[in-house]
Amino acid sequence: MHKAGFVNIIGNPNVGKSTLMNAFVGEKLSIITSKAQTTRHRILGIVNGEDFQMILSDTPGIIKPAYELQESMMDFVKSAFDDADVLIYMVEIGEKELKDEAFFNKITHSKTPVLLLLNKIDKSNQEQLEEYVALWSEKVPNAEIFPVSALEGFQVQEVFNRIIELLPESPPFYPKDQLTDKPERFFVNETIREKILLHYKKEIPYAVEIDTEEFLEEENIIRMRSVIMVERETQKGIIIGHKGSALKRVGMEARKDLEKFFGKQVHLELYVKVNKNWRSNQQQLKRFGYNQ
Ligand SMILES: Nc1nc2c(ncn2[C@@H]2O[C@H](COP(=O)(O)OP(=O)(O)OP(=O)(O)O)[C@@H](O)[C@H]2O)c(=O)[nH]1
Ligand SMILES: [Mg+2]
Repeated sequence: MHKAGFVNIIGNPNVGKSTLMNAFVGEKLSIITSKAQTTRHRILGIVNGEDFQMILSDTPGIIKPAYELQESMMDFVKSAFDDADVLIYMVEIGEKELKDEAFFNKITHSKTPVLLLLNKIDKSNQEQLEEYVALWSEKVPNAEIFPVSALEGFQVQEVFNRIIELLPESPPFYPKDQLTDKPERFFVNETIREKILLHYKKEIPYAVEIDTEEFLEEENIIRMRSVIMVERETQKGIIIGHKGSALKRVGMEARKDLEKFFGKQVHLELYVKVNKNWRSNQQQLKRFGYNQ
């Protein structure tokens, strides 16, 4: 017998959804930072076994959209409800509600099994843990609750085993050697964006999009050229920094990670371009893969 299905991870921003998916897949498919709205896409991570295929989806954290980009991000979350065989609703210790009522109702009325993962329990004590397990079992009575630490791998295997039990009988949906649905350039973009989330403050990371224009794999090296797009001229100056120092740091750190990811030497050329109000421009968003 072969089992296969879609396991879609949803929840508030910054609760650890991407950390969990990476832990399951064993690869850094999704970028992780301490800032909210790190993930902007729906990213598949496929775990293949002899007799199963678990297709995980990492999704953006649920927010009230304020501009078109965020609306597209929420469309990715909506789509994750539609094809789920198992829903993973992740909350973190200390969190008491999902602010979006419509999404919350979808979870509590879900016809597919819901696993509620109470994450970051490495930061809590027994008393707190019991309090939150009680709170969430009341709020989402249709869910099975698992206290976990995605970061430290605590209870991750137990959740994995439970998902396997819940997967429907089905042939695989993807080739068994496939790890994700995203092309190589996507991971280049994301790695660069992670460095920008890490090193720039306030609005800057949210005004940035990356477009990798060139990805040329040669025998011993991969040559990449990527554009960092910002919305305004002032942001361009901030990204570049004094004598280009800030941009240089982004490039160096991204290159190191990309060499690890692709297992090959990388040459990365970066430049910065103003693309006025791209976050609110449907056509631009489509170009960057935010349409569905
Ligand atoms: N202490 C602790 N921190 C965690 C745990 N899991 C994730 N984190 C941290 O929480 C932060 C957010 O993690 P992400 O995996 O990016 O969270 P996310 O839900 O994907 O966030 P968005 O993509 O912004 O919605 C990072 O700093 C992680 O290191 C955990 O189990 N324990
Ligand atoms: Mg994420």
